[in-house]
Amino acid sequence: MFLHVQNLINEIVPDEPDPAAANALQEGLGGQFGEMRTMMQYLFQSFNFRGPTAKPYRDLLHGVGTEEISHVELIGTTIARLTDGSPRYKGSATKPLDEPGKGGATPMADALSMGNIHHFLVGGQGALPVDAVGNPWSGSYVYNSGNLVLDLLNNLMLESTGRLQKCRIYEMTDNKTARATIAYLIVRDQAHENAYAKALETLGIDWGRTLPIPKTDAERFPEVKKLLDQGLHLKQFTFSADNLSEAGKIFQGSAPAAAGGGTLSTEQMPEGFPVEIAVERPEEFAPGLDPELLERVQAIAELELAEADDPMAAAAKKAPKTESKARAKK
Ligand code: MN3
Repeated sequence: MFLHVQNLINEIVPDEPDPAAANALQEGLGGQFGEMRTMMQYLFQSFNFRGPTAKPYRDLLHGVGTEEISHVELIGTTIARLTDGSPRYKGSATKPLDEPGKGGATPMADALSMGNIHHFLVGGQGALPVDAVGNPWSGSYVYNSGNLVLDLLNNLMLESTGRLQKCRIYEMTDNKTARATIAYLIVRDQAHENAYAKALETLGIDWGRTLPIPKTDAERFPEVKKLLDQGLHLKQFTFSADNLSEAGKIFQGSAPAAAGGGTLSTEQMPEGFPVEIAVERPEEFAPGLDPELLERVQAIAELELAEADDPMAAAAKKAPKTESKARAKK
């Protein structure tokens, strides 16, 4: 079972909205090599795992799969911030500017120029479980053969391809919000490549002699370099609240050959970063809690409190008036 902490696994760095960057990030969320796939693939591999003697491998898959839930949360929240085209929109009918942040007269005009109008129509200024073209995420992306070596090889390919695509997204935008999230996910992909490569090494694969781990190292991106200097690619989180995870039996010792060296270690979980709930967006009717609706919410809450105090009296108050009138006539 899972616990939740009300922090994000990485911080959302503030910048102007950028719906085009958000659209590219959708590939990293709901694409064939996105975070939803890594989450589902590793969790299903761990749920279906067979062989008690191989528990450390199950625990490694489970820990990484649990981390991927937090990646889905991080990239989804980032997309929601980036699609928000009118952060200081005041509802002015006279100002002609419709650029993000300029308080234009047509608050969601951005949607018409961003290539994916459908996204704004169905999801408003938020993330959706779809890829950059708008194709819904599919369970058919998930690979779980039941064979540990094949699953690990596929996982390594998945992490490497995911990292390659994120490096391309990084090169598409200089938006600070987008780049901070992409850089973090690139480095964690590298950590997960280390995890699966290391697991394959324990099964007898000699990286130096067989094949290189795909080289998409992104040290030249300053946000990535900073995290690599902190050793974030050499850490694996167990997310094991009861500390029963044995993932550390695999994720230890020297990092696999092609990944730049270093020593691997495990930690329970990162501390995370506080996250604020986004502001209301009346122009897209989100959340749509107008004063009348809030009044009704308050009235229902008061009724329920009264019911807890005095159930009989509250039931009498709640009874439909027509019924009580009918009874009175009798
Ligand atoms: Mn990930």
